[in-house]
Amino acid sequence: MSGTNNFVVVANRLPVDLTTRPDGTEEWTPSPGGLVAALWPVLQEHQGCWVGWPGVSDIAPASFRTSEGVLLHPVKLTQADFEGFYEGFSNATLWPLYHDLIVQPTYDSDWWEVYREVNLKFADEVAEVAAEGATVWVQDYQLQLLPGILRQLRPDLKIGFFLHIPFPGADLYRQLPWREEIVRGLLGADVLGFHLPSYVSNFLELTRQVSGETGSHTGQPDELLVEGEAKIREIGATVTTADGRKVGVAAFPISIDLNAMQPPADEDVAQLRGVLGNPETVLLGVDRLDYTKGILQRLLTFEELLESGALDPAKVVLMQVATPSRERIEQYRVARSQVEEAVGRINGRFAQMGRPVVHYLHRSIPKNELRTLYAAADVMLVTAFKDGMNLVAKEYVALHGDGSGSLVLSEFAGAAVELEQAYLCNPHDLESIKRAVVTAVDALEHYPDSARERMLAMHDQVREHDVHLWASSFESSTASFSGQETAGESPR
Ligand code: GDG
Repeated sequence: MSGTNNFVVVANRLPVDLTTRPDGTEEWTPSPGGLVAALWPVLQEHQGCWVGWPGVSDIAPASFRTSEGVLLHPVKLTQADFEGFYEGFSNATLWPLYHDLIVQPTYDSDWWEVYREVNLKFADEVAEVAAEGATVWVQDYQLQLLPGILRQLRPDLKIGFFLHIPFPGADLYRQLPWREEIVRGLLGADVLGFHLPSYVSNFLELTRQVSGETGSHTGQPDELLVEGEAKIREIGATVTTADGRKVGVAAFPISIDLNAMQPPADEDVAQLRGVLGNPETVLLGVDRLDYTKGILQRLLTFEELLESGALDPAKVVLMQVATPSRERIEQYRVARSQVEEAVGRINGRFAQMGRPVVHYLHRSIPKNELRTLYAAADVMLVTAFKDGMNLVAKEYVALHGDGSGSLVLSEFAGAAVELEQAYLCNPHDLESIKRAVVTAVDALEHYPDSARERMLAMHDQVREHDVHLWASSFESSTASFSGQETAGESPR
């Protein structure tokens, strides 16, 4: 069973939306997002294929080619698949576990079974579309069993896997009843990519520990050999599997497409600041409404700074865009109601008639409006408790190539490793967030040269390490590493 596509990306979600035409008929249209921006140029270059779920249960449109020549190949999932695989195992088990237990993960063996079955479904679709010897890039935590299943179904494929979220420490990970199956699934790849060297180290340590386990429930003796150290964009570490196959592991910090971040017109920025009442200082938060992002902590910090007089409600405004996310999951509902209660309370306490201190949007806004918000903001607040990378921080920096603005950044966001000139904070410590916010605001007023230097240094970093570097280094690593000895080997 093989298809004709030499380059295949597989992700949980296909980059399409179901839209309704004026005459009431429906059509699938491509929907660009961060992942799409990263992968699209490579797909286009190879005239490749994207395999994924179209976002609506129980139906799947026929495969179709976009005007850029990329083939979109839908995977059909039932409502039960969606609930067990996506809402359950992916987002109520793996997501909290991989984000260091900010909320308690649920370990449910029925969800695990559905996760396995859905990974098998994805594997069947990939096996159908991928040409002999094709390169397949598997994306993210929803599809961690896919490399192993594909290796068995199609040993001819070159498989790269990239994880977009953190990989937690081995001691935490070992809570997962199916830890060993996931490690084996991942090791079906030729190359495993993570954002940061520390995530690579965590994975290698877990692999060592799993290989030390005997009497495992899969009944397979482990003979994994882990060698080398985590490196950036270069295979530094290898894991040798029981059958002698080598898997390369490295860090590939993801980034943004700087060319797509053209600054808005000055009058749009001025108009937005006018709508906000022309405050002296505009603070901004942009996040999916997710408990990992620390939105509530940010609001509580703002409230305490207003209360203490460190910030003057007549001179400052906070804009918070909170994009709806995973709304049927209980912890997301709780996070939303806590955020909205805080917004209401803070405005109740500090707003003037017709002039809120917190402007809160619970919806997704168009990309061009988002760029205007970034450009208009004096201080960007990224206060995630844990974040694989955080592209919002990089997008903000991209729009401040003139050295204006300042960034308050959680030290637990992957981006802090690269954007070290940000005003770093510990989001678990309100005093630390407060200090960073006050320092950032103060720097703009009293130390503009220092603030400018910091922003320009971060802008250089983002310019020199954009998403094209991420894609090309991952691509060349997959190509060179999978060339070694995988083709034609017997499956495990
Ligand atoms: C995961 C990892 C990692 C947000 N609101 C709107 C909007 N956005 C866009 C932003 C940005 C993207 O969504 C969010 O990306 P982040 O990286 O900040 O966060 P996650 O969604 O959690 O992404 C993360 C990433 O994968 C990539 O590997 O960095 O750590 O958790 O691009 O601009 N876009 C529009 N309207 C909105 O209202 N148009």
